[in-house]
Amino acid sequence: MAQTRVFFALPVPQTAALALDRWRRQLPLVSGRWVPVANFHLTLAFLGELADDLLDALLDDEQLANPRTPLPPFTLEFGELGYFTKPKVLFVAPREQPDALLALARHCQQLQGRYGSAKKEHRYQPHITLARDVEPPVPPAAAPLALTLGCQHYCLMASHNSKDGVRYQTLARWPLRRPLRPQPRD
Ligand code: 3AM
Repeated sequence: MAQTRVFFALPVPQTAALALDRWRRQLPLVSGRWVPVANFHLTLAFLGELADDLLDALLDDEQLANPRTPLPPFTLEFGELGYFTKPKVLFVAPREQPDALLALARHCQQLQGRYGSAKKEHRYQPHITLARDVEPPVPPAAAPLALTLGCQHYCLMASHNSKDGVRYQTLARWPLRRPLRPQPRD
């Protein structure tokens, strides 16, 4: 049976992606390779390879249509440059992690626990990867980054490997909604 490599992510709209690309180009990187602008995203949970029947079951899961906890929209302010030493990944991270982001990540990680084949990472570090295979030392940024990302929905993405590199495809997306406030009735 066919398998698809999938993960939950927040998309990065094109305007924000282009601004992020302009900003990263001033980093004096001497090694590594830039992630294509079209591939910018913020991973919420990585599930790994899913067989078609499991992928269908995930997409039909009641938790995606009606989450148990409210998943409201939120805003992320990016500015921190970071580096993962083992995978040699250069990234930007939000300055703060709003409760709504952490609730959304937990929701996706619960689905990862139910359907995913990948092991759960120890500590969740929200980030947008800028470059891979970057050898230390990591260059400091000359100009501060000021990037605001309004997060209104999240996606299930498929990751496809091709001779031209990795390509991501949006399989499904769900809105983040503010819970309805009870209204007094006249
Ligand atoms: O670019 P980032 O880091 O946000 O690192 C991979 C990428 O996220 C992550 O899933 C996203 C799409 O590939 N990823 C890939 N393999 C992984 C694994 N085995 C993984 N995350 C955790 N475990």
